[in-house]
Amino acid sequence: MTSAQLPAPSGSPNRRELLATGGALLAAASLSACAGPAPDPRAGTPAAGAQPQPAGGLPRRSRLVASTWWFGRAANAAAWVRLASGGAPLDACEAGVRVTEADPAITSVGYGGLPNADGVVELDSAVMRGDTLQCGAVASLRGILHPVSVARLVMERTPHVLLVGEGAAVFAHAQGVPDQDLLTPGSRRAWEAWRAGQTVAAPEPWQAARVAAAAAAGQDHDHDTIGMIVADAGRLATAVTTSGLAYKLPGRVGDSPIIGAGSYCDDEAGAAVSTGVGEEVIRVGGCVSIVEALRRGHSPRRAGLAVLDRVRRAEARAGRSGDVAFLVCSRDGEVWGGALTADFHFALTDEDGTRLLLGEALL
Ligand code: SD4
Repeated sequence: MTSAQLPAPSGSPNRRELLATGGALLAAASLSACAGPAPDPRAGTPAAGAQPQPAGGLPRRSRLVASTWWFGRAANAAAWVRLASGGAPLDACEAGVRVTEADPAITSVGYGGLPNADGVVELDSAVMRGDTLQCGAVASLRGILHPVSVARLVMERTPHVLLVGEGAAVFAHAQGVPDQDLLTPGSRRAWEAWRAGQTVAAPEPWQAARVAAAAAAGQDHDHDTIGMIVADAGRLATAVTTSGLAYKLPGRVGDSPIIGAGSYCDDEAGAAVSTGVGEEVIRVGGCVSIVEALRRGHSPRRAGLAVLDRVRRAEARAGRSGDVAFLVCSRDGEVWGGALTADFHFALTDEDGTRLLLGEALL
């Protein structure tokens, strides 16, 4: 996933040039992959060993937890425990993504998330219940460890859906949520390097290989949202939480807290969550478009690929590029994940355990 489409610091290449070059290099990489086995881009990363989804689709499950990226495994485990102890789907979602929010090694969510251009971490999050369509969200929230829980408080304790910035922080404090510094030594170093004109820097040692590969492709290192879907006997819930695009303009809001863009959930149809360049997801009304296609009877795969194709065509019309991925679940528990490029993976947990699966690429 690419980073914020911002003016690069002086002396650095222009973002559009970087993204355009990246697109060309990615296309070349996928062509060369046809000529022989390509090295696994995930080798040496926490996503190593991710398995392809079966071509025939994943079997339906009555109870499942699905979430984006390799860090979804730990989140799913916490969600599963909550579900198994009688929690509702939204309880499980919240418990799950709080694990990711609290992990300082994950540089795209919560504590340790890469900051905005001013060096301040600003968090976006949303939750939604599929039974009542109740939903809540926060955007540009500063100094709060668990934005997902504040999003839930917005849903449960206000007549509103979305609180932003200072107002969201005041609301959180009024609910007894404490302040916390969200910068880690690693994320501060990465921001300082970016500000000094080095557009790529690995906040954690294990990210070095990915950072180098992304730099070679003309992109910033990956930067990813956790989006989770929980299904239990026909009841659905979603949660998404992210620090958004790295080094974004202060106040920039991505797709994650926009209900219908970064997530959507309806027990009568299904659920979808997204990760990637939020501006592209917002433009096509990503997740609600997918769920409406599910409502019309389309499979998760067909619904997801159709919206990915819409993103790709919209980008082509405007000469943009930027990766987008969706994780989709039908109301009867069929899961599919896919992205514009070949790097997306997701964690799926059911009574047989947790697997990390590769998303289908719309190449
Ligand atoms: C955003 N969709 O803020 C999020 C960030 C992300 O991979 O998922 N990046 O636009």
